[in-house]
Amino acid sequence: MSVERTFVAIKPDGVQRGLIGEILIRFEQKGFKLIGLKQITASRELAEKHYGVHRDRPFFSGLVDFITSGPVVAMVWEGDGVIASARKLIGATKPLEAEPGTIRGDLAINIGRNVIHGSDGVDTAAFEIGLWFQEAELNDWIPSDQSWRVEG
Ligand code: IDP
Ligand code: MG
Repeated sequence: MSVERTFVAIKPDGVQRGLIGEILIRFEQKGFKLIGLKQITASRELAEKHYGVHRDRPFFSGLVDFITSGPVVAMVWEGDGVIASARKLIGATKPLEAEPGTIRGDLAINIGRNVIHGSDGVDTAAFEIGLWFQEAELNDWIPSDQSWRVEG
């Protein structure tokens, strides 16, 4: 398993509902390393690029309205297999189908208010990290307890 980076964002509903801490703790406790974190209100241009793959879907303009409606908490997490693992922590896109124990399974009911985004693959992770963060905003650091979470 190789060290990866993924882009995760707490959407405006998660921020408005006071769920930032509840969501962050799940990634921290899992043991992944936080290397970038900021609160940002996305421009329409940024949101349209981020969700560009969905531009022809009927929900696209509503999705862009929603994601630009208030601040999001944008993050980059690093670790072995973090891209797929973050998607598991997040749960299925439809919150009513997301397993209990996942973020969406525990904290959401509606597909249009599913509180969190996570990159779905290596290429989208690289694209989304570059879209939301400057290289200088990413911190290369070694947590003091790293050897207790990662072998070698
Ligand atoms: P994902 O967030 O689990 O990767 P995607 O299929 O990539 O799911 O969809 C991106 C986002 O678009 C979803 O998280 C959700 O907020 C929104 N979305 C997807 N499908 C629908 C829909 O049918 N109605 C409203 N919003 C949708
Ligand atoms: Mg997606």
